[in-house]
Order: sequence, then structure tokens, then C-alpha cells
Amino acid sequence: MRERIENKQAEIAVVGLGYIGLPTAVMFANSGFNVIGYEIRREVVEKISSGTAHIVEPEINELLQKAIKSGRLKVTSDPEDIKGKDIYIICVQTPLREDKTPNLEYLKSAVKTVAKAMKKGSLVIIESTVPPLTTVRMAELIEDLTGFKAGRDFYMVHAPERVMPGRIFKELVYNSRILGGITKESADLAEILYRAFVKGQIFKTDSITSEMVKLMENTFRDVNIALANEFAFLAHQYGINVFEAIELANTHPRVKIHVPGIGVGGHCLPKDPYLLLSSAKEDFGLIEKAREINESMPLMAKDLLFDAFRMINLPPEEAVVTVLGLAYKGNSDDTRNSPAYAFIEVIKDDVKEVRSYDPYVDGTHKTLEEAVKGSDAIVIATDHSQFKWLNWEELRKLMRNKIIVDGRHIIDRPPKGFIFKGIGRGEY
Ligand code: SAJ
Repeated sequence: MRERIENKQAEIAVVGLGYIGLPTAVMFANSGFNVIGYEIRREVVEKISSGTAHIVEPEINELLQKAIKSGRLKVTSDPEDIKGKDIYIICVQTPLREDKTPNLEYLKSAVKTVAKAMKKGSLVIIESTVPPLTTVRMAELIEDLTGFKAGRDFYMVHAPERVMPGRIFKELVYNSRILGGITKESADLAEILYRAFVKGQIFKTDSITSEMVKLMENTFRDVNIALANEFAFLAHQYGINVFEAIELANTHPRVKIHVPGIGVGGHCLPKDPYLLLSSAKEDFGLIEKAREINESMPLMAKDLLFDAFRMINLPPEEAVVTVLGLAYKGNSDDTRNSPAYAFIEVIKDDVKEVRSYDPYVDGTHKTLEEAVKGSDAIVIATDHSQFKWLNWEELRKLMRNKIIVDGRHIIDRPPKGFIFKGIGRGEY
């Protein structure tokens, strides 16, 4: 197996062609491996086969077309096509259920598909983010289904993805990588494999540690954002601009306060703290409290908006509100767990009409002007670059009442002629 990987003769199947699976399949194919991408959504397979990615990511279509043209990347939705491969890389989602417990059904179903297809000696890699202990449990599931013995008849590794949407192809190469093997040999083999394109450092450990590392990274960010959000909340009470305070605090060499805002979205940060806690018997409560703070941020934006309505005696039920940005982060089309939707949800029953506009995502309106015409308030929910350079003078003329609520600190100096409110902008 070692030589087969070193010589790039090892055949790879990537299971799940989403935000991580597709770029990973493309990278391995362009590094010289024969790769088959397996995806149950047929329409996605068709789109990818024609050389167009179903996700927005810089460089993806060029790199995908290169991989397909070279003949090294094929895609399928037929499980027969992934039989007998040397390596299986599972990149499926691990979302939360309504009650915030992990839903591992996609992962289990992918593992079952792999168990049916794999051969003795295969290396199975899970890139999905999973609760601690999951990789060991999935190895046991494979043992049950195949009769193989983990560590002897097959290798298994948790290799968490750590890339940020919008920078995936750079970060796949330059970020460091954690490889958690259920045996040392498993991690050693995965190291040779990932070296095909990873230029960052590679650290090897056991699978429970790597599962924990991945969850700790995102929980670190989530808890830090919650702290910044709490500072924003306090800044309103003390009547100061939290962004000025943060900038000044961050001049201290050991302080790096995050950015407060209307909420924390995406497929990772809102869920990973719950995955981290899900396998534990007890905890101190900090992580859950941080989640609670971040999940309450759309309500802070609502309070600011309704304050503004009160200032002009506008009954909320007569108000038309335009939400600018639906993606969970700037310059992206990704709307997974976007706080923009959470915000719309908390205001929609109290106002007359909610409109939305996003240059990357289908909203209620196709153009900014249409979305703003006759509206009473603009609420900025995403930090798209375009929104930094809006012609406020023109937009003001289109609006009925002139309210701005900045949920993403896009506006530094409030434009003239508006009632301006912003999360953390207690001074206005
Ligand atoms: N956000 C804030 N304040 C901040 C930073 C972010 O409110 O100071 C918000 C963003 O607006 C966004 C959300 O948090 O709604 C998450 O955005 P993000 O840019 O922090 O992260 P993701 O979800 O795009 O990617 C994260 C990354 N993890 C870390 O930076 C620790 C990425 O490296 C991971 O690979 C990814 O999660 C993942 O897949 O786990």
C-alpha cells in the first residue's frame, strides 16, 4: 500500500462532493492520482461531469476542468463504481438535529457504502467534523459489516478539513494538517497521501485527539466571537463604539478580540461546539453560554431596528425592511445557518414586509434599487465588499423612511440624513 500511494498508483474514491469533497477530489486528481468522486445527488454529478462546480469558490472551475480533461477525475452516483478502491475519503456533512444533538446519519450511510465497496487493506479516511470517539465507532461499524479487523485488515484515519470557504484551494495546500489514526500505521499512510499536495506541516496523532482538535478550533472562534458580542452589548449600555474600544484593546500584544456582529453562521461554528459537548458527561457551561450569546445576536439587531422605529413613531407593522446580504459571510454565496435568515425569522411577523437583496444569492429582489425602493429600513446582515461602497445618497432618495442598522460594521462613518444604528455602536 505504501508504495502504491508513493507511486500514485493507489486509486481514490471521495465520498460526498460538497464544499470539501469536490475540492479534495480535484486536488488529488491534479496531483496525479486516479480519483472517482461519489455523490448521491445525481444533478450534482451531472453538473460536475460537464465541468462546472455546483459551489462558488475561486479557481474551482478551472481546476475541475483540468482534472476532468486529464482523465484522472470521474464522478458517479453508482456505488458499483467505487468498488475495490485503495483509499476512501469521506466528506459528508454532520449536521445537528432540531434538539442540537449530532445527526450522524449521513456519515453512517457513507461508511456503510464504503464498507460494501472496500477491499482488504483499504485506507478509510473521515474528513467530516465528528464528535470525539466517532472514528473508532465507525471503524467498529466497518468491522461488523465486513468481518475485517481494524488496524490489521484496513486502516482508518480522521483527517479533519480546516479550510475556509473562499480560500479553499490555497488553504488545502498551505494549512497544516492533523491526521488522527486509529493505529500509527494508518496515520503514516495518510501522511504519504496528503503530502501529494500539502505544503503545510503534517501532525500525526490518534483519532480521538484529532476529533477534539478540530472541534476545539471552531469552539475557540465561537467563544471568542461571543465575548466580542458581549462587549458590544455592554458598549450599548455605556454609550461607546465597541469597534474603537476593540481596536485600542488589540494594541496590547497579547489581546486579539474578535469582531461582534449580527450572528455566527456557516456549517461549522454554530454546530461544532455542540458536537464537542455531545460525547461528554458534563462540562462547565462556558461553551453553551457562548452559543446562547451568538444565537441571540439577531435579536440585538431587532432591538436596534425597533428603537429606530420608535424614534420616528413608525409602528413596526407598517414598516418595510430591506435586508442586505443573505450569505453567512462576506463575498460568498453560502447561506448555511446564515444569521440573515435568523434575523428575518425574528422580525417577519412584526413588520409589514421583509425584502432581501444579495449579489451572490437569490433574494426577494434582483437589484439593490428595487429592494430599497419605498423601504423604511436597511439592515446589513453580510459583509460583502460591495456593501462597503454603496451610494447612500442615492439609496436615501429611494427610501420612504431612512433607517440603517449595520449588523456587520460595514459603515465606519454614518451617512448623512439617516437614523443610524449598528451592533456595538452605542455612541449613535
Ligand atoms: N464571525 C463573526 N466575528 C468574527 C469572525 C467570524 O461574527 O470575528 C462570523 C462570520 O460572519 C460568520 C461566522 O462567524 O457568520 C463563521 O465565519 P468564519 O469566517 O469564522 O468561519 P467559517 O465557518 O467560514 O470557517 C471556519 C474556519 N475555522 C476557524 O477559523 C477556526 C475554517 O478554518 C474551518 O475549516 C471551517 O470553519 C470548518 O469547516 O470547520
